Amino acid sequence: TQATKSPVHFIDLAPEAESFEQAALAGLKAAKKTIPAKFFYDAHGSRLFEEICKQPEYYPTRTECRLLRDHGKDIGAAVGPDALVIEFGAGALEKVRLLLDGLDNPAGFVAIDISGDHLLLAAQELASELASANPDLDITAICADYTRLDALPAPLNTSPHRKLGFFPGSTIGNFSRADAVDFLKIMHHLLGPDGMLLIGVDLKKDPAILDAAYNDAKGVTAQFNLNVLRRLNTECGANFDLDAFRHVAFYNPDRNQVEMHIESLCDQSVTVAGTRIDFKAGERIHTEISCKYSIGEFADLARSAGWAPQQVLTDDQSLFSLHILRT
Ligand code: AVI
Repeated sequence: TQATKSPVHFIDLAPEAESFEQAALAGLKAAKKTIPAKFFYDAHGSRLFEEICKQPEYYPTRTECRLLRDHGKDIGAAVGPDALVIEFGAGALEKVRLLLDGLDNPAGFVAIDISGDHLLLAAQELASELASANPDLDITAICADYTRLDALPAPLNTSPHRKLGFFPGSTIGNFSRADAVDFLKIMHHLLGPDGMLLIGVDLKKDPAILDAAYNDAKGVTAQFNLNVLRRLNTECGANFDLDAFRHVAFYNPDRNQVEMHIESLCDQSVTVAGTRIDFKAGERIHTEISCKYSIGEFADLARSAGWAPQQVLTDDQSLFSLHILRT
């Protein structure tokens, strides 16, 4: 007999997608040009990001996966039995498989993501993979903007189980420090009085390692960065010549962050949604920050959002950290 797929509950909170055109135009008209990093992730950009994660120079993904594998039982012991796992922003859901493996009888898994179609597919795939090992695990997919959620939808809001938030990948590094504190507060509120959070945080390190990680030899990160111009061309009637711009990424030691920019190779004018945007040779569009923290700095940041740090897991080269926090 064929194993039947465990059903995935789908809750669509119909998040209002921010207009790419409006946000990009506002950023491109500013004195210091910017485009928000969240617009990297259309279907093509998400595939490029998955490709980045496989590059030999990009250490965060494989280091974090190794930590989840090697310390699964430690995490399970810290969390205790019957936790309801809630992942904020769910990509391929590969990391949560490793987390669920180490937990003692997880009560369920909830994935929250703004891209509903992608989320549902990933959740269904997870459900069919877990069908034999963990057939009773309840899986819920919530289509929502997790940075703006003020309450979990029913019936999760009344669940008696301890809630374990999961925010891997050092995505928190892509928030400014002020926005990181705000989002840590939102998670603190959503996960409730007995809640816990397992969060991946990339560590400060030799800038040469960081520079390599964001300038991979195969040029995948460059394609990922420039993809936002391709999106403007196809979605907003822009006419960027992708060969007239280049990818720039470096560690800024004054701000403890990797920065990504797109640099114009010449004086040029581009039209975006009917508006002319002028570039000087060497002028840059700032597209991303990726903040790097010491273990102590991140623990302090978490404390300032109301969290109590419990435990930190790190690899033997101190490349990456997983913090276990309590509400
Ligand atoms: C998703 N985020 C944690 C990645 C990072 O490392 O900041 C995005 C990325 N940008 C360039 N490479 C990867």
